[in-house]
Amino acid sequence: MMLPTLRIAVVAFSLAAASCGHAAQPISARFAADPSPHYFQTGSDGRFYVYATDDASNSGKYWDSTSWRVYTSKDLQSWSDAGIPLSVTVFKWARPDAKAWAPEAAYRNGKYYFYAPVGGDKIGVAVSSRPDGGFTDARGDALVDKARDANAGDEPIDPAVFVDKDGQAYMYFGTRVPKVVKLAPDMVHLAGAIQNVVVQGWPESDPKKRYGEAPFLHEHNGVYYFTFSTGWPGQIVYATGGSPLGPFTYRGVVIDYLKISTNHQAILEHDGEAYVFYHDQLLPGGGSMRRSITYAPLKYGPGGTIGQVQLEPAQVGRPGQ
Ligand code: FUB
Repeated sequence: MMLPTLRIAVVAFSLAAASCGHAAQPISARFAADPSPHYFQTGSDGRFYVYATDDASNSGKYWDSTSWRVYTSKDLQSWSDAGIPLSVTVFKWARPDAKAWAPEAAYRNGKYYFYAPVGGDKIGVAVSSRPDGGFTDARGDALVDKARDANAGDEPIDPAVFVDKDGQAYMYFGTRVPKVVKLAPDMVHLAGAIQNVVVQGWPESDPKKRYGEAPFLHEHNGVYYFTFSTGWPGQIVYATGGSPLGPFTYRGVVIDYLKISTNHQAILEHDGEAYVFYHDQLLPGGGSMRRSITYAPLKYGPGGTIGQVQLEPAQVGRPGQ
């Protein structure tokens, strides 16, 4: 059920200022994390949607919330809390207390799809005719199930969906070993085997740098960019390749270590501008379990490089912190 919409006045901040290292502003006064940003057009109404893990309803000791949250904006500056788009209880096969982690959404076939990591070992998929709620279980069982599916990995979480120009959809997910699987045209079935994503060319100067979590794939000027977090704590780094299936070659850092245990990004391109959404401890009382979502402009450089986001000095953490 949708909660009443709460309109939150958020301090507007200039994207140019954000890129120069000025204070990042949270999109909501409510704790939220793991942003999945989208721009959806419903009839004549186009707006941004950010689907999120709800850190405001967890115990404060672990990420044990059981519902997700969605925020909307017309202009990326003034945001509304549109409430709960989905709870784990919608999935009858899930324990009602199963934790609801980093979500993903997609639009296709005139419907909205919600990819929902449930309990750390399964990914469910729900469908709705609108983007802000009304989601129902699209299958009656999990889309990915660690106990059922070969090569699902130790922790099938953090789904991210990419639809290529030829219409083929891919879902990335996983902790410690990144996974990719093709989705069927109906978006609610797997089409083929789950494969490991290969990232090569890691910097020898930093042997500890490896894939951790938060896989994300986007395409820009014909280059496929695979971004992810290197761990706990982690940097957001990027690797590039010539196909959504990889292999990808390590290129550099997008977001440095934060002072919280997780780093989780997603990239949105709209009207010729690119943005990277991430979470940090930006609100009073914030921390590793009480995160908040913000974003910064994403700038491309020569040769398809991505410029590193200039964080406020107070945001920057250290490896192993
Ligand atoms: O929010 C719970 C977990 O924290 C997510 O699944 C990870 O990506 C990390 O951000």
